[in-house]
Amino acid sequence: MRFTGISYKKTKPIKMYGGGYIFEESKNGAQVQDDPVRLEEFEARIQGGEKIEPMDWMPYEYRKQLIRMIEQHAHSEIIGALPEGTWITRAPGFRRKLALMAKVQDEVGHAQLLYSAAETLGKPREVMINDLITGKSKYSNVFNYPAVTWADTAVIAWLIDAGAIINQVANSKGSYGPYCRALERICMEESFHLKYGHDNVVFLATGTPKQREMVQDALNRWWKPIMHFFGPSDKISVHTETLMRWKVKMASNDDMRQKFLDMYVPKIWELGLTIPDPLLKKNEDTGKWDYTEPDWEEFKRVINGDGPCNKERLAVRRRAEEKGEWVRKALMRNAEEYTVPLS
Ligand code: FAQ
Repeated sequence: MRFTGISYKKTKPIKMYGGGYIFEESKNGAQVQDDPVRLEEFEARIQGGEKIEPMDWMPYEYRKQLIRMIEQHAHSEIIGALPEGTWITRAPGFRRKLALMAKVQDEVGHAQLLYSAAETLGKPREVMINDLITGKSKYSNVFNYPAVTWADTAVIAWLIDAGAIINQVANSKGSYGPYCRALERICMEESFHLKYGHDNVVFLATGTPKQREMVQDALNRWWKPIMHFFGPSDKISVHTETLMRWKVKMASNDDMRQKFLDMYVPKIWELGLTIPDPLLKKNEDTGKWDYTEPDWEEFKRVINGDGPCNKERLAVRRRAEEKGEWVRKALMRNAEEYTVPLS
């Protein structure tokens, strides 16, 4: 058995393909000390641009950070399906309904890829799902806001997907093999979502006055969550330094936010839409965007369970877990035969 220093209580150690065993933090709070020689070798591999694979030795903290980040990402995809998902039945027209349905299915598929990537580090999927529905794990702030009109779905598909792509294309060049490969696949699909979202925004922005008003209102509602999406400013980010040293994160939160502004503010202005931030402008001296500092207190409240839709989102997931339980049980009893004809 390979000891990783982490494990789960209530979960029998399961032999994962990564061979990792994950345990709750030790109760006495003892820090796990990595072998300094192995740590040095590991860091040299990272610096040399090698990929770390599940069976490789890795520091306790690297494994823990990856599980945290990939798991949160997986939860974000599965919860992220909900704001747009509620619009499938109300999408304007059959073609848009089909396209939206396909996008939402893709997002759920991304969650599957990411849960699998996190499982390679030793945390069982059932435990991750349980941590989500009991409110122990976080997921992206943006999905705790409501999609009030059809235009909100257009803004989500364009700008949230754009933000996700900026983050994930960069991180797909990172150090942990299974996560990077999942991200590459995800980004290909997200690029298509972005085009779908852009098409919807352009349609509304060049439509009737009512349609323009709808999309402007949606942008006004989503701007604040979008600015929060890239994470707290570098000054107060907790994990960036460690994650960048180990090439899990390939750019800081502020750099990702700047890249998003660089790429999308001109496109938004081009459509004649306005951005609800009077301070937003490119600073010619620094070459960076100036903007109103996002409200990080609100951000903290939202990611810790007190946003407009947190309770609703988790209730939906809990219900899905309950309703799907018989299917999961049936799948585990593959040797059983039907004794009652199906039809
Ligand atoms: N939301 O120290 P940092 C998508 C937490 S996928 C919630 O800066 P880090 C696709 C953070 O976890 C969207 N929590 O953290 C889609 C930490 O809390 P902890 C998800 C956030 O990890 C589109 C604390 O704040 N993408 O949208 C957020 O270095 C449309 C301190 O923060 C990913 O997950 C946030 N926005 O950087 C689906 C990508 N930001 O754990 C459907 C992978 C920070 O200590 C429809 N993740 N926190 O309790 C990452 O790149 C990083 O984890 C960051 C945060 C950049 C999100």
